Amino acid sequence: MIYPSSSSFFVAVESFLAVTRPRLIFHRISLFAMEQRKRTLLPILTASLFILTVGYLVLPEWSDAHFLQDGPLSSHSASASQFQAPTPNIWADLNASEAKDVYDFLVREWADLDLTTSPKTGTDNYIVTIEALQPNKSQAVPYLFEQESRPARWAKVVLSHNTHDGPLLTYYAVGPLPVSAETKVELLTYPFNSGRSSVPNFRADFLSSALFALNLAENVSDITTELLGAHVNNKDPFDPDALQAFPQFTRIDAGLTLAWIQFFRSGMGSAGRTLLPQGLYAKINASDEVSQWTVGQWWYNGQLFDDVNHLRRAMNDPDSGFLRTEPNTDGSWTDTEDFDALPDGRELPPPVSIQPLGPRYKLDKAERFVSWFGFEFYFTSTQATGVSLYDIRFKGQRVMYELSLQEAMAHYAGDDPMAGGQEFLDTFFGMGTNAFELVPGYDCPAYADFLDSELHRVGKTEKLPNNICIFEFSSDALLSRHTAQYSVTVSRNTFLTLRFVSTVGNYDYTIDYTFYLDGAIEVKVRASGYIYGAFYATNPFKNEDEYGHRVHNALSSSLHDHVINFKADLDIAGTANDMVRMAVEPTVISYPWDQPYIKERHTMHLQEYPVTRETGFDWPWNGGEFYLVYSSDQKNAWGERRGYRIVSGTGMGNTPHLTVQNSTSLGDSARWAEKDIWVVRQKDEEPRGADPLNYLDTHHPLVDFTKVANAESLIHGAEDDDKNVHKNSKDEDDYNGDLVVYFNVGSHHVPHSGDIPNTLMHTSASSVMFVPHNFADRDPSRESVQGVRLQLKGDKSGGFAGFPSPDDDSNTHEPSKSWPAAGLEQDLRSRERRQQQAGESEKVKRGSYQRHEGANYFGTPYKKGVQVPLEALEPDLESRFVTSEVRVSDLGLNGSAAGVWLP
Ligand SMILES: *[C@@H]1O[C@H](CO)[C@@H](O)[C@H](O)[C@H]1NC(C)=O
Ligand SMILES: *[C@@H]1O[C@H](CO)[C@@H](O)[C@H](O)[C@H]1NC(C)=O
Ligand SMILES: *[C@@H]1O[C@H](CO)[C@@H](O)[C@H](O)[C@H]1NC(C)=O
Ligand SMILES: *[C@@H]1O[C@H](CO)[C@@H](O)[C@H](O)[C@H]1NC(C)=O
Ligand SMILES: *[C@@H]1O[C@H](CO)[C@@H](O)[C@H](O)[C@H]1NC(C)=O
Ligand SMILES: *[C@@H]1O[C@H](CO)[C@@H](O)[C@H](O)[C@H]1NC(C)=O
Ligand SMILES: [Cu+2]
Repeated sequence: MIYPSSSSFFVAVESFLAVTRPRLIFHRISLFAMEQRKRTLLPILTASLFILTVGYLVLPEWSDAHFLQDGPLSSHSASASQFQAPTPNIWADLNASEAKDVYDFLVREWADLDLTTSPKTGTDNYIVTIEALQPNKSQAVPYLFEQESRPARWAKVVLSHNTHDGPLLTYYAVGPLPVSAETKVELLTYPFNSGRSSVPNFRADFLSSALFALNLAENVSDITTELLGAHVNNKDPFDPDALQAFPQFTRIDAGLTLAWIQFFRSGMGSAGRTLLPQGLYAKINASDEVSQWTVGQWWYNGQLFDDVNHLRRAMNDPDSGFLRTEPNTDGSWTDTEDFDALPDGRELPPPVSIQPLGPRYKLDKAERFVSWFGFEFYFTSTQATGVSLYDIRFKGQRVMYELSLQEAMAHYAGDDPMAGGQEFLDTFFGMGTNAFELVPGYDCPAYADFLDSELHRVGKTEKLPNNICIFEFSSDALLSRHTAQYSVTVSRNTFLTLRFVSTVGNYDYTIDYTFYLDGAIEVKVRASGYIYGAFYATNPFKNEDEYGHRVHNALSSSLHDHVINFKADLDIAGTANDMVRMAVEPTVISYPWDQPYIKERHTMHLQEYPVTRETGFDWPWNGGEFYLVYSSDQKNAWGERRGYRIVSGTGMGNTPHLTVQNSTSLGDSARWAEKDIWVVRQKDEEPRGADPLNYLDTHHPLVDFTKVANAESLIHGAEDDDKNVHKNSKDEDDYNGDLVVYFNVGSHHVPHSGDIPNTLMHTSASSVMFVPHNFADRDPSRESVQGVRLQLKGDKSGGFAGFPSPDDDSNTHEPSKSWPAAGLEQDLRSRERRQQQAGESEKVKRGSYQRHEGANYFGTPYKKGVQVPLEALEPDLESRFVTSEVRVSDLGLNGSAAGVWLP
């Protein structure tokens, strides 16, 4: 029971060994299980109580420790819970009462529109969404850094408006808020480079179109029964044996919209409907309102029929040469779990991570502000894009103004009418709208902090509970280590992650923003869930494996690209930045010191290429270039420009762009997908590289990325006469050097048998990292990292210059030279506050550390054993998971940007 004071191990380790250990240990650990789960196994409880009492006696400091208290494990210490953001979160979404005020205001303003809160047809007028309209950077930056007044709060509203041209979705801005006599509503125009604020909502009547598909399917029940062994059931939408039918649209131009309706088995058991395409397709002329739709050709097993009668005739004519193929039926193969298998070891739970002493970050839950070892940032979330980060600083220095998801595309290919034209732009379905409750202990560690989001739609507010988590995590691998003759030193790699998961129909995207102690920032996306498979046809016209692999009797995987776009508004030590490509190049050089024996040396060197125009580029071959964003005016102590490197990060190392060139179905709606990374000017009128409504009118998108990245000059200020760059008159403007980078993560997904039943996140992952490059004078993680230096003996090789020698009687060591350089103090909001909070006592403690032989800890190690409640190992999900029904989008359009019909 008595742990050596230098020990840093926990009983967590024991817990998964418990089954094989003596009963006593098991009881001690499971006491909390008894309490938490209110079980009444009295004899065990009695034994446990005895042990616990002993535990209290032996470990007195722990009796009031965090872990032994009631309440959420992640609760902060008293001082941390009073932690306050330095300023209000100016990017925060509207709260329910603000949204209600905006709604009531609009109902008055738009009295003539007869707005309804329960739309039931595509022709009803209603307010689809109300959210915060993010302030312009040109107003936010003076507020944050120059004590200017707070930017006015505005709302962004989408109105579903039935006009004489049919239903439109239109953006409006409402402000300033709170609603007052000055508040006005105006068309929101500036973010859209199309010159429009609205798109025709040709999918407004989604219930009618779903009914049309069902009706069509019912009309061919004879065909589906014969070919597929099933038919639709109009009476019972939950009939597990029935077929379902969904349309997929291609808008050719304003006058022509085509759809293919495909049949699916319901996948009622597993929800794996996208593994159950049925290979029967009908073409619809969906140009007009649903009542005018007409059915055209049919496609089955590589055979095209002019209409349903031709199909029927061919099926019934033994001489027609009609080719049948095996149907794709559901079964246990679509189940995601095997509850019965018990290979050796499965009877034990795996190791888990615990955080017995509470978090080391500070979180202002109300303002959504986080501070962690010098990193500080605000976050917010939107219905389209989920969580975004703002005003990211590291040790008081500005790094990014904004880091945010822009769009998540999946673009398919295939030789059937569904896979052949299929693409999804998932902000249309809502990466935030579909960010559902996370599973504590699984999606995020049990000790994570969980935050909620709210959706304001159709005059109501809906809560998405616990759908954002934040936590620290220690990697299995160190941040640094070194073994010397007389010392071994190891530093833990502990990082901070902000995570959410969007489940958009069949796929689940886990999206992480991760911060490292050295100042690195990572954006990582992992995908799981069900692939959108293609029907496996067997006919002589088929090209085997051209678009994927056979993964079940009648299922083919379907080749697709995931391209997920983020915006990083970098402000490296301020807004004036320059981007360069620093190439590592082979070269042949003659050195005087080589002469006369080696005339020329074959070697390599660095060559810098300034990026002087807005452009897109791909990750370099062989990783042979460093993409660097430098401060235009700030240098570190060594005279080097302070910078960050943008690099394809961890995961599969596969940060793709779209393979398809000039995609037929995408039109101009997602040109950002065509290169790995883009650099453009920051502009208030270009807040986003995409818009969720782009999906409705892909050939005439509201935001066309080619107009964002349109080769404008990036030359500014002092750089004008530098580097042989010639200015032309077009460039002679007042551009201040503020850069925005757009970058993509994702994968070229060629699903194989291992994607059945679900795609696996350990490999279906990619990331982009922003890594300090001469940003500081040396590695900043040294002052925050936790680890140990084992001083073996002596102070010769492996001695330590950072400590005074043992005979130095001053007994304090020089505090490390303060960084960043003097003169930037006004920017040091974190450091100032940290010093205030640390107070004098900590300074004294820190300064008086004496080197000794043996284990010298830096940062605080664990000093006592801990009692681990079961809640820390296996959260009681039956009480903690609060959602009772998840509103998954399930391939339908209700709840997407096309509209939501509330009862
Ligand atoms: C909502 O926001 C307004 C404006 O910031 C504030 O006055 C109000 O107290 C907030 N309401 C709640 C319930 O937080
Ligand atoms: C289904 O059949 C009915 C009756 O023949 C017809 O009126 C209707 O238009 C058909 N619907 C579709 C979608 O084919
Ligand atoms: C599609 O239907 C519309 C009427 O809804 C019609 O005007 C148009 O000609 C049709 N187009 C085709 C290609 O069938
Ligand atoms: C795509 O469009 C661009 C611009 O119109 C053109 O230069 C390029 O050749 C096109 N690529 C293909 C494969 O059509
Ligand atoms: C934000 O910037 C845009 C583009 O310059 C401008 O049209 C708009 O009025 C600004 N918004 C506010 C609230 O000032
Ligand atoms: C649309 O979805 C909402 C939940 O978001 C649900 O309450 C409503 O009943 C659905 N409407 C239809 C017509 O299915
Ligand atoms: Cu995929």
